Amino acid sequence: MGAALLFFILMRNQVARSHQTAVNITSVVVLIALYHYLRIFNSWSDAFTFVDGSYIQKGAPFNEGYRYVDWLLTVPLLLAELVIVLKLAKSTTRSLITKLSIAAIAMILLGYPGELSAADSSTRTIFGILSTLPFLYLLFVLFVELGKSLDRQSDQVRKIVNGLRFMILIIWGVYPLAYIAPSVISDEATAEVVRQVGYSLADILAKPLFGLFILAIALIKTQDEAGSLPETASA
Ligand code: RET
Repeated sequence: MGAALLFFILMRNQVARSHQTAVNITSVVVLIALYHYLRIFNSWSDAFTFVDGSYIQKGAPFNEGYRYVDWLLTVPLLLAELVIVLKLAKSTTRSLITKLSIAAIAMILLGYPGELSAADSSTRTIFGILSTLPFLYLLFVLFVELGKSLDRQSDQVRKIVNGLRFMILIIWGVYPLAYIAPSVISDEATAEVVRQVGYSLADILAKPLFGLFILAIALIKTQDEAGSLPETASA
């Protein structure tokens, strides 16, 4: 996350001023993640220790809250950077960001009580299902409503946005799978490791990799606009 932050800061000036907002939001996302991963790392070290060949709990609980606070901030920002880089009509931008943010916040808030409850509890299942409803709505807005606004984009940009939407579908799909790990894997320690590795890998793909694609869109738009400037000037 730190390396991604440095990279996005260094790349910022390669992008036209009008597209820098999207790249700046990407930097903020990885900065928020860098902070939370340091906290997650420390919380993990406080919770577990290596004794006689295996890890045991030290007594302090591992705090999953850092991850959820991170998502609460970064998921709406990730969705906003996707909409902002497209430079749609103001009203469309506002309406898409509002709908996507509300869905993202509802999804994360509803997931948290489930995340905190026991692996085999019905609370975990119920909140998992409740959280999936706004997730499905979010995908509907991305695939159907955002799709309608793509006709004014260049072929190249439309291709990347299409790819990005499928990337969201697949990578974001890892989160609910990691969430159900404790319910389907009986060994508690293995389940916990699978869940944390799943969330962390998905985060690396959903934040820095996603940001690279947003940067690519901003660079293409910068080039396209630079190419069309002399024509406009001579017209
Ligand atoms: C939860 C609870 C179980 C049901 C669903 C979930 C979805 C989580 C998602 C999280 C995405 C996070 C991202 C973070 C990047 O910064 C909350 C695990 C559907 C989709 C993209």
